[in-house]
Order: sequence, then structure tokens, then C-alpha cells
Amino acid sequence: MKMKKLGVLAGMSLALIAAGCGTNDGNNTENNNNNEGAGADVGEELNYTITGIDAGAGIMGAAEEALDVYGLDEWQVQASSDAAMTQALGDAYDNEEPIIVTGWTPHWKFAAYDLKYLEDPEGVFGEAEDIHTFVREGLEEDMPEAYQVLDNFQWTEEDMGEIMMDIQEGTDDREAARAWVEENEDKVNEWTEGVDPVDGETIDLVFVAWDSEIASTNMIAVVLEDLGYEVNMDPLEANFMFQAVAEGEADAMVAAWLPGTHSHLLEDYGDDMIDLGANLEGAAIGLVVPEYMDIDSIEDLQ
Ligand code: PBE
Repeated sequence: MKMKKLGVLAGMSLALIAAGCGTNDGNNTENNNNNEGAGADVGEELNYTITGIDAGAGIMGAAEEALDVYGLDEWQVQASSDAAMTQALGDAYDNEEPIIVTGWTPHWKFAAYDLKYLEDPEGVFGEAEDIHTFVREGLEEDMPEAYQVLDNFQWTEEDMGEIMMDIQEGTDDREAARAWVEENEDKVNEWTEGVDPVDGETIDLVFVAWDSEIASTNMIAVVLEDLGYEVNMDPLEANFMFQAVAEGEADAMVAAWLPGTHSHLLEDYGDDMIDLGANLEGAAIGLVVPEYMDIDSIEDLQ
């Protein structure tokens, strides 16, 4: 630990000397009084580490690819979890320290903190994404009511954000989902209109414990429960989530990010499951930093 701190201090004083010697170019004058600016400084401060999430997330593969494409050989993406990443982000933010995380929208972190996506001129993280609902083959015949609701389900980033914020502020996952369903009766009625109630049939939903998917899966579980279903929710790794639906072990999931983030999983499992289309449009993934950091582009890390 001590060594690391010394390293950071050495990095800082080097940066100060550099600033004093006028090596910063003219359009960087604003930054001359602090220790940030060039990618190498950020790299040293962060131990050349990007704070990632679970290794199975699509964004982790994309981040690795970004290191490759932008020639960031010294950098690494540290696997952890959504919860650990947001904890690290919150800690850094409270101390105005630098941090780079694998980030995505919708996510409550953008409402809680002032953050920005690093520009991605090479387009590694892709354009806007949609979140799709997938069900197992045969679900339409076996559980036509659930199939109909899942097929109709469509909401917005704001809708999902309300549940995510509520959970972030301490409300239990299921309670936050229930509150949203009760407050958004009109929207939910559009999905359930004309669908007959059922009598305690069991439906298995799979998801990954990302904040966005905790919100969406709990919400649709509440809607299905209100229709009379007994709902099981299993948190899995991303590839097992796809596999479970493809092999018919699970009935449905509302957590496929396409066309980019989960394209490799779609390639492996897509032929064996039914795509019910987008339930949310305009999602995004990328590298995210606090606004107070001076870097704006992934290229600034070179
Ligand atoms: N995410 C949230 C997922 C998809 C949903 C961006 C962390 C992923 O990277 O696989």
C-alpha cells in the first residue's frame, strides 16, 4: 500500500514539474494548477486499471477490445461486480479522486453523480443498444398469457430509472418494482389488456444481477404475479442466462443487450430461442468517468 502511495506522489510531483516547465500546451492552461491532464498521469494515479464488473458481462469484452484498439497496452480491466464497481465509483467521487469504470445507461449512477462517457472515436462500444426480451421455444403454446405480456412489455429509460433509484435509496428490490407497477397502472394495463388471469402456474425468469436487470426483472415478475403466476427469479452469469432460455430450462429473460453487447451470446444461443423484440430502446455502454476528470476520450489514455 505504502509503495503505491509513494508511486502516486512521485507521479504527481512529476506532473507538477512538467506543468512548471511549460510542457503543457496552450489549450491546457486551465489544468496547469492541478495534477491531471495527460493520459500517463491518469494511468499512474489509477495503476493503469479500469474498474470493471462481472467477467461475463458483454461490456467487459468490449473494454478489453478497447484496450487493444486504442493501444492501451499498460492498462487492464479489473473484474468485480456491478455492486463493487458502484461502491468504488461512489468512494472515488466523494473524494474527487479519478476513476474509470465500465458504465452503461440506463443506470442510477448518472442520476446520483455527475458523470460522462469517454468519447469512443473508434466505435468499439457501438451505437445505441436496445434491450430485448427472449423466451424459450414452446412458451407461446405452454403459457400463452405470459407470452402475451412479455411480448407486449415495453418501457423507457426513465421508467427503469425510477425503480433503480428507489432500490439505490434503500427500498427492497421487489417493493420498488411493486411501487412502480402501482404508480404506472396505465402502462402496465397496455401490456396485460385482454390477457386472461392464470391460476398459480410457475414461470422461471433468469437475469444477471446488474442494477438495470434487477429493476426490469423484478418489475415484470410483479406484473406476472398479479396475473396469477408463481414467479421464480434466478440470477446467473450472462452466458448461463442465455443458455438457460435456449435449452428450455428457463422460460424467459428481459436482459439481452443488442446488437452489440451480447452479440457473441446471440451467436451461440440465438437460434434456439424466440426474440420478442426490444423492451427498452436507447441503452448504451462505454467507459465512464466523473465530470471533474480532465480526460474526455479513450484516446486521452494513450
Ligand atoms: N451491462 C448491463 C450488461 C448488459 C446490461 C451493460 C452491464 C453487459 O455488459 O453485458
